[in-house]
Amino acid sequence: MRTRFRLAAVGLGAGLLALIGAGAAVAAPSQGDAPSTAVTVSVSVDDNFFQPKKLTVTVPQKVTWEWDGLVAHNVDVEKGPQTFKSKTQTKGTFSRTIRKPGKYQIVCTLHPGMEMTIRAKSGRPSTTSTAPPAT
Ligand SMILES: [Cu+2]
Repeated sequence: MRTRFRLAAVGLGAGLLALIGAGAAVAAPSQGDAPSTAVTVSVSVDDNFFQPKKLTVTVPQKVTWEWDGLVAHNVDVEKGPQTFKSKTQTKGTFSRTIRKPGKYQIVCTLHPGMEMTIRAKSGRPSTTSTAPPAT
């Protein structure tokens, strides 16, 4: 219950910020500036599942996993354009910024079947490329 409410609140905040961000982009189109990554997407790490199980984001996107269960879990990218792994822990959070588009298969290595998928879409032009700005 607690978790569901929090996720809803985060979603609402993301929507509002997206609106604000869109307005700012129109007012000041700046190429090369790092896009705002203030909006964080939260995933609950519970016993023994991730919630949500499927997530679609636009890179770059910071994702925070929050341990809500009682037993130890971890977050491990089994397959994906970027790999990362959290410590095995029973509480706290773990954050990573998804920068590469693609499909991420994430598991808890302790619990077979405890898995989730993040689909990362490319959105704004990448700031890491050496392509000249469009004229
Ligand atoms: Cu687990």
